[in-house]
Amino acid sequence: MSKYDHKTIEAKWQKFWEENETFRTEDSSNLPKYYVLDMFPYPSGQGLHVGHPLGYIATDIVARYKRMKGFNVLHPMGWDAFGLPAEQHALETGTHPAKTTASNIENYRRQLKMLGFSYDWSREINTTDTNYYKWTQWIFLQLYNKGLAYQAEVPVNWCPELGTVLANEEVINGKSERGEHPVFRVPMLQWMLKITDYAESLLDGLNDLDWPDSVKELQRNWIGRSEGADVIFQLPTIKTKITVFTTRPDTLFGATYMVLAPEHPLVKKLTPPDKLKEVDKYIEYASRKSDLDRTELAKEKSGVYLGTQAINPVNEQEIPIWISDYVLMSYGTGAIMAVPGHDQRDWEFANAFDLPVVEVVSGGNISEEAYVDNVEGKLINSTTPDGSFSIDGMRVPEAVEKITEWLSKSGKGEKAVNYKLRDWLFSRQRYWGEPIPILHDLDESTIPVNESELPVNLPEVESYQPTGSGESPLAKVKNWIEVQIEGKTYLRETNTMPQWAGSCWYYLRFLDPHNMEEAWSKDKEEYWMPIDLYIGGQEHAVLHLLYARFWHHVLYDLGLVSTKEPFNKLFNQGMIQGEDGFKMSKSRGNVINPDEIVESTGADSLRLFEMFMGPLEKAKPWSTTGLQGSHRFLNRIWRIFDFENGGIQITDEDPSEDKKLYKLLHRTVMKVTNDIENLRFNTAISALMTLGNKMKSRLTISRENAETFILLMSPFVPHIAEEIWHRLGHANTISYESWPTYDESLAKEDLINIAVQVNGKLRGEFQIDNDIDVEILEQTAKELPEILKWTDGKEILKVVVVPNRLVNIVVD
Ligand code: ANZ
Repeated sequence: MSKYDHKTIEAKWQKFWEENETFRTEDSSNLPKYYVLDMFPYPSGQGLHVGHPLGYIATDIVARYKRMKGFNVLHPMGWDAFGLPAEQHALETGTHPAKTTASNIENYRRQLKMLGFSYDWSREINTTDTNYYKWTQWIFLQLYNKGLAYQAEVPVNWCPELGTVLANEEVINGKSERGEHPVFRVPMLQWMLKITDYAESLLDGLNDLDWPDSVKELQRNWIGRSEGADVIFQLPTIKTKITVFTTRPDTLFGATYMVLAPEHPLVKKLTPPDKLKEVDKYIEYASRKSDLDRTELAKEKSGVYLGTQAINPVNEQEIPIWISDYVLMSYGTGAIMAVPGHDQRDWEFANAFDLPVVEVVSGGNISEEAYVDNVEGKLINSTTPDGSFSIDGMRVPEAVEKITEWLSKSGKGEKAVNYKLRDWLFSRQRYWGEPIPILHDLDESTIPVNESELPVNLPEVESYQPTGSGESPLAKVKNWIEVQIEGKTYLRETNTMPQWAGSCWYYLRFLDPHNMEEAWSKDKEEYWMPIDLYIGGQEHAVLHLLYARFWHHVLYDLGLVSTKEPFNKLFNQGMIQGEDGFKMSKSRGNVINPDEIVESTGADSLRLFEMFMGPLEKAKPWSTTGLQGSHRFLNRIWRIFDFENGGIQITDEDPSEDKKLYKLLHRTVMKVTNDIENLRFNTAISALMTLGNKMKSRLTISRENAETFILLMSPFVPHIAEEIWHRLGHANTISYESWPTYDESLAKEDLINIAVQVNGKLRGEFQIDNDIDVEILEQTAKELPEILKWTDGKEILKVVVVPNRLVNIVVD
């Protein structure tokens, strides 16, 4: 009997696919299209660990399945290669980031090819190629020309350690997401993208997307739409007004003081000279805190009374104006009306400084906290002194409506909507990024680089060290910075784009990667878009997926793309943890390298096992025993189909002659088809294992039954499937054979449930054909992922099978 020689088989078919360009995709076809995309990787120096390809295996199964279902499938891969690690490495070693990047990419490409993915490699892209970032710069210019890119002196998250400014999304608890270095708020001149103009559009668009609810919710919360009113407060002595944003205008009668953010532009004007020193000191104190620290509940409240009053527009009462860091300059108007009776933070502040509390919505006693959950109550104490306007007795929603009406009629306010979403801080003081294609003239006005002058290439530099003053290393390259146009001198913008830029549109470049005239052709875009399935990690729920949607909405408004949303269906794969159940990391020493797995058991075993481990979206620990189980199954399949060496005999008999097998086959086709459509790969594989184990008991098998089985296996384990297909007498690749069909009534006959116990405790179950062989019941039960969890590393003492009912596995 010949051995299952995975190495030879896998090398042979990978070579075949490459030489025959098996997965090269045409851009037009009579077939329906299917675009299935992975989140392309950042090629890090460590290479892939076994967790990385999880999503790629899933998309590859779908891509292969869809080809067999008669779709023209686009399944590309590329590299998101700008970013900090290559630059950090350059800082440490002096190696040019382009060099590091190139060798990392080579390693990644080798690893992906060794796993047998059916990418159209002729479309490979790299965001750091000038032919790619030329078009990233071009899109930036489209944004600029539409007024969506601007420069502003803004308080930014300055990270001295990294020598750069970070986006809000890159700061977690006052520390940089990368490296966990402290981050400070300081004002600097930066490039911003007006994503806030698209807040409503980005919210709306979510409704029709086939995305996990959790991801949609994260985006909704990030955009953070609040409805309420702007209310105008006049000052009794100075001719100035302060506008506040509130979501509860109904509580206006309960506003007993006001608070301005310490950075509010009116603060200096409203502060009497004798208070200036105290106020300045407080402003300095607040600048050292992050927004998050400032707004946290139950933090000790601090603030300064400005010594000035404002007039509550609804009852004409004079109320004191304070500054406090719990009010943020970056939200609403940077000022609030404080309603300590009904807002927790205001209540804490009022308590700390002995300010009056007025209840305006009925509902209990104030003790430890404000009446915050009282939207069920009715308004009280809410009538104007002259009695001309009252909301007393109304429920909150009605009161909100009535008072907003009153405010706008009397010119004292209006309905308002606010978003938590901030404009996107788009400049980085780094070397390894796309240069921003802008020129500054000496009187500090800016002009865009002419489109015909693109790309603006990254120049060579001597040192990758940021200047430390907030300038990028590019600021030191004098002969690159200075540009003469018609006798006039301009200076190039020296900041580069953030890491997210290249991934905002890469899926469009895949449609037309070699186009030198335009970013993509309209025809191709219309043919391929939108993306039918996008699989990637949950960590991109907000950042990448929101930024990319934003650019796409803009491109749509510019008429450059034909669909408003780029990613129709999104799916997040779970994480594969180390064997110890912790996240794989070098420092823990629990990283499993796919190179070793492929060497010892083969890519097909790895693919099969990763998909068999459990539901795709779940986190699950690696298991070497589990991998061995999948490998043993492929060995078994190999022996069955090893025709010349004692394997099964293929006959020309009518496939339905073998009635039991025929029925199980139809059932399996139905199950595997439905499971792939719903990305339930683990249960599809269980069904295939049941069928495979059943075939093992046969001496002969009809050609049709044998071929159907191999066709079903092929998306999961393409190398061994190609080899067996070939040995069944086919000259061509299996990749474009038709996916098997099934007879539904046959498939649904006589299914029963089998319970699986470990040491007498119910640990799982599966559905199977009634009166199936005991041996197969035993095998299927043992290989269930939820059972392996309990038997892993233990000795199986005995297995009790009650036909048609249960399997009990006894371990020590
Ligand atoms: C009065 C009031 C009474 C409020 C009440 C709430 C409850 P969301 O829902 O997050 O939009 N606010 C407004 N601008 C602020 C700023 N720059 N910094 C800190 N807080 C600010 O929150 C809106 C509410 O947060 C606003 O409504 C305001 O307090 C506060 F019973 O006004 B409210």
